[in-house]
Amino acid sequence: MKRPFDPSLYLILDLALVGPGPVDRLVTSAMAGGVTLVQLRGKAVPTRELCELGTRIKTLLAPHRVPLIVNDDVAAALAIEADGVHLGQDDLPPAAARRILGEDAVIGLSIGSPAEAVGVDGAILDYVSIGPIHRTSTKSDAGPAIGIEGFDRVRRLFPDLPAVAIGGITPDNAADIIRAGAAGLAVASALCYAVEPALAARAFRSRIAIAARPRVS
Ligand code: TZP
Repeated sequence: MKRPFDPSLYLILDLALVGPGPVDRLVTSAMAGGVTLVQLRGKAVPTRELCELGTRIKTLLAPHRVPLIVNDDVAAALAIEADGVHLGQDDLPPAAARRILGEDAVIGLSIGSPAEAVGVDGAILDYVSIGPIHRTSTKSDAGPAIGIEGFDRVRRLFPDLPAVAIGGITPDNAADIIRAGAAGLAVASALCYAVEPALAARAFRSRIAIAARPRVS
């Protein structure tokens, strides 16, 4: 059976932003504030270190039923017994990741434009992550910001999948993105750099709740 996951507030735990020290506190605090999904992103971190850290984070998340997704690295996801993997355009193809991780794993794919969606079989995926919506300095090769319109163009190509928005997302722009049809917000710097991640996560949650309310005219 497919593992349940809620992408509504998706913490990108980017180790380049937080360093190895305060990771446990950040994760615990962000979860207390309402983060529903965590991605471990450690582009420059040796695999063994990533696996040790991932195993520790999984132990923190498990009692709260918050799933852990590993960025890019299918072998690390398997070693950590993570709930899934998030793939970029140059990573292992989703079908191969599915064969390795199994039917119940959560598999997401980054898509930045309709061109990148060509040939993508949505049936293999559990969600798509679309962006960068706004300018970001977290990912140097993220490409230009595509805005809400760009998000919408890609989202419509995958009507059966939850569309997660990513890139430069803050509490101030969150509501507009949710109203544009995002099933979730993937956030790195606004949570990883927060002095009190719980407060930052709560600010996102309140904007998500406001955006989800029906508008009264
Ligand atoms: N993919 C597209 S933009 C991005 C990634 C990983 C970075 C998101 O980070 P931030 O700090 O929330 O803009």
